[in-house]
Amino acid sequence: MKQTWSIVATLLAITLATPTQAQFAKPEDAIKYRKASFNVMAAHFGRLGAMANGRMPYDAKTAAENAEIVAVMAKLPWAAFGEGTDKGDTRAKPEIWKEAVKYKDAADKMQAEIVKLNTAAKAGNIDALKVAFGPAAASCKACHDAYRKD
Ligand code: ASC
Repeated sequence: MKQTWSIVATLLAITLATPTQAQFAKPEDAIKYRKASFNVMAAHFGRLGAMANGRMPYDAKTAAENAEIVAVMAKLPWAAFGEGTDKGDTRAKPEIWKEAVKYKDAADKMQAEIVKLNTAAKAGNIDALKVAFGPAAASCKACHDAYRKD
């Protein structure tokens, strides 16, 4: 019994130590989750793009707030590409699972660009934002082109 409790305690400690490791009851929950995080990311990324491209007045505080949300969202979808989530209401291509290492590299690249974008947005000048926005958008597009159905 003592041993059982120590196993339970260990599992609990692992669970609590990995809050970003999303766990899903059903594959469709994971699909909904990753789509939701991409959608929220896109909404806030789009506002940064509008500022960087002059379609919306630049405001340093708004830019920093949007970039922070993008940076948090960018960490979330990846845990939701687990087993069984290749089928269903998703545009994810099978290559995501067939080329898992390449897909992870692309996801890591995007996150690295988003970290730079967040730093640039916090710098509080539009030129820094413009410099970081292009490569960040390109890293989004690279994945869409390779891994998302039209
Ligand atoms: C956006 C958005 C994306 C990226 C991508 C860049 O604003 O929603 O997914 O930029 O289109 O090419």
